[in-house]
Amino acid sequence: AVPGLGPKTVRRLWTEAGVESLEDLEARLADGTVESLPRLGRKTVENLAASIAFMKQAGDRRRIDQATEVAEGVVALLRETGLVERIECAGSLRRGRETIGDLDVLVVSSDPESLGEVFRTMPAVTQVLVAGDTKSSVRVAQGIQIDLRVVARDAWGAALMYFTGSKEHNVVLRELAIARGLRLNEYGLFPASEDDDEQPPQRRGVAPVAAETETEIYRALDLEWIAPELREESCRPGDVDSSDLITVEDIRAELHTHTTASDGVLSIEALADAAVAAGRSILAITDHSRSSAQANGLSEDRLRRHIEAIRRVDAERTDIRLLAGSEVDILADGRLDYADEVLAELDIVVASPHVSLRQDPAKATARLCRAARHPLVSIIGHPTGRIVNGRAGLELDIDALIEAALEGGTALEINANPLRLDLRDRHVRRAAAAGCPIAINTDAHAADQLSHLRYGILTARRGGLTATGCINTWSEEKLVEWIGR
Ligand code: DGT
Ligand code: CA
Ligand code: CA
Ligand code: ZN
Repeated sequence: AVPGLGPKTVRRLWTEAGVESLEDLEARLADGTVESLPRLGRKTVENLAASIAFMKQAGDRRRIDQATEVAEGVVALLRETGLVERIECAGSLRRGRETIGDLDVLVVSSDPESLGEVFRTMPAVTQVLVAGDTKSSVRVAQGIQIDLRVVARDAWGAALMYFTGSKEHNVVLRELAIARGLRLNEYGLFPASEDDDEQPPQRRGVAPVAAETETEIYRALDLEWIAPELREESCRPGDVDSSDLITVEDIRAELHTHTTASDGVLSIEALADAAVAAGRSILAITDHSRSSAQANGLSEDRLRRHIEAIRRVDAERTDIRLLAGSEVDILADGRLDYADEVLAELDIVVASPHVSLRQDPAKATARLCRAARHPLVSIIGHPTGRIVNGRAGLELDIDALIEAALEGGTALEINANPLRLDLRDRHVRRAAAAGCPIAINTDAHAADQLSHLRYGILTARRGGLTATGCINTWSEEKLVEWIGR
């Protein structure tokens, strides 16, 4: 599980240095044993130490796709009981964060006692942490903690708002309430009173100003409803209009995919079928370039035959437009992996970094900027190369990259694969604000990965992206014209 540690090195660490655990590895790194092994040396030690530090810092947070799978299973199971009137997962999952600490499930139920019992005895439960009247907490086999809270029907909005957070957003809202002579808590928005210090308003039978829906609470604070993805410390309420945010339904094009020509599992036809089934009407096939040997990257000859094959399939189909593309490696110095004459034969070029991902920030920025300014490049794929909970990736000067992309007429990608989510939300915020075109692609290597789009959309929304700012929402005519320019 240590990023960057392959089977050969594992074997050597085991046979030659007696490493059998993460603790052993840390000890042998610290005492110089690893460095003294032939062909390992200083650089390996530094890389491994960095990987271990990264793993520790990632801690117990799960990736959003892992947490979503667990959450959807629990919600379905509780719904099946017929005891659930309303149910929603609040917390960081609802806000679409890339990693999740724990799950916060809220329910309205006619029979909280029986529902709590069902929840605590779910097959996946390994430990019951809390078993109360209105709150239960369990840990499940996937190592995730789940809090279940039963809330009153007429305070649903207030509870959902409180437990969606973020904590910082809640603080801002409470201050807005105070400024209006009101008091906001998880039971509702109440008129403020001196008696609040003795007993909270809901206990004294005070009628709330608003409590049942989030919208009416925001309205009472003179705000429009704020999408959960924008309820973060970095967003001021009202900065972005939530109704303008991009949605999954806005997406027409998938512009970064792989077939069996490189490291995908589907043929061109099968991938096109899967894209149609997923609701896309434009599909770029972008297999790997020659330097990506481990991903079976295409030589120039193979690429030319692949382009022809893609165009043949495109000519046969009326249900989807195929673009013959390539995911071209950005080499360590910013040059591309194919000659310009070859790139010119393609309908679309996605340029991505796959190697030298520990470059120093200045070099990495110059490298990516050079690719972004290249006239034949349309999209910079997964710009930093980071892996969630796995690898920090390139430390780019994101503003410099945005500027280069604007100059080069190049879009920056949000890679929707939940392992990547690269660009990150805060990068998207800066790019979108600067008017830099954004692409949201799944980088699908198999049919089910096209559904990763939802995670890319969450990241985009957290960055305040609108549909028009995303090239994947454009009409075929507009998109093809833009690529051609
Ligand atoms: P996580 O679980 O670390 O990924 O992040 P959250 O945001 O889900 O945090 P969590 O599970 O501790 O709490 C869920 C929400 O409940 C949180 O976003 C806001 C609310 N909340 C929890 N504790 C507090 C608190 O002490 N003060 C305030 N204002 N809100 C809280
Ligand atoms: Ca949580
Ligand atoms: Ca929680
Ligand atoms: Zn890639």
